[in-house]
Amino acid sequence: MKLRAIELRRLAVPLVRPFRTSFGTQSERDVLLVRVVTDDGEGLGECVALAEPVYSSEYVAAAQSVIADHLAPRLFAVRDLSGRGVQPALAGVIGHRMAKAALETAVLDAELRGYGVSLARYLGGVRDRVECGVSIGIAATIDALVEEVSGYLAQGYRRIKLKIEPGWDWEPVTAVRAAFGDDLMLQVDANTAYDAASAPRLRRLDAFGLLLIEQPFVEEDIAGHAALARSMSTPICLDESIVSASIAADAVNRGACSIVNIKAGRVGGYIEAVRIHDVCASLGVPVWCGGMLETGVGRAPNLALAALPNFKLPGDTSASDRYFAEDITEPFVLHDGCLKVPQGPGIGVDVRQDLVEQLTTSVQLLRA
Ligand code: OSB
Ligand code: MG
Repeated sequence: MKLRAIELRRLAVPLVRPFRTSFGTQSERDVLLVRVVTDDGEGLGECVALAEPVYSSEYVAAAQSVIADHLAPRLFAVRDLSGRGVQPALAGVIGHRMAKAALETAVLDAELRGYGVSLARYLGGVRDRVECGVSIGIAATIDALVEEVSGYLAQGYRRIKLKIEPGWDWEPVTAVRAAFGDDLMLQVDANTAYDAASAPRLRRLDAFGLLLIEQPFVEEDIAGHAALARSMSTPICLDESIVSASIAADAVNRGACSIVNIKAGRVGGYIEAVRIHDVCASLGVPVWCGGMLETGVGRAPNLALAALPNFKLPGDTSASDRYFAEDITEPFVLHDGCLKVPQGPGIGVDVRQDLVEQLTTSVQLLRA
């Protein structure tokens, strides 16, 4: 394929409820949609960067800027572009994985639409529906949290993830266990809010039989996570720390985690995400699919990825209505705690152009 143009479109999409984590509160999604136009058709990807650099160093305005000034020119220069060719073509630019992933997804979408092949099939998916969990923000009160969990369980979600931080950890987990019992699949996510001094708070969570504790310490602290893992019975899962397959293998080999959260955006795209899946499988480490509050454009490829065999735990792949009053694609609906893996060519979904236009805050067109 020859790349002719790239459209960068920003949308402001309100969330149905504010989402509070240890790094801040999100009430609206500042979405960057990347559309590639090739001589062989078009493709679409969603950049998962947040509006501010609070989850990782990337943020949406920087992603747009690096695409326009540094990534797009490298892709325009490729004679025969394919999805697999994106990462090598962009390797000269350090980091900016979320920006690179959005481009790779859009190019893969265009390529696979041309073949009439779904992304799930292309990546090696083995199931047509995936089990879903839900990630629940820090609530105003314990009662409000219990009510929120109760609502999601009534909808059929198969596991609950609670966001925690020092001061909101033992109490919410105690309350959720008391209300819903020990059989509930329950895990927590600290988004790096702890350090060696606050680690004793985490060790108290061993009493609750949690599935895992996600990313307690800063992303660079592999040694700290390894020491914590040795001191606790609850499995440690890494999210922010895992930015490539080689880092994943290193973290596992050093004992820093025994479960991995995979987000294609965080690792530079779906091709690298599959490498992480594969290396974790070879090391006997289960993985699950994380989320970044994506619209349907980003949710569809996440479900394709989650269809791979070593995705052994329910993901943060929740239904459209957990995030948005109206999704920009056909809505993803929970059936028996699962979402269907899109089977159409490419990412398998199309946007509702009328709604996209309504939500658009800016459009930038880049030409070869
Ligand atoms: O750490 O997994 C995280 C959302 C934004 C940024 C980071 C994270 C999250 C979530 C929500 O936990 C996942 C989702 O439902 O999309
Ligand atoms: Mg996380």
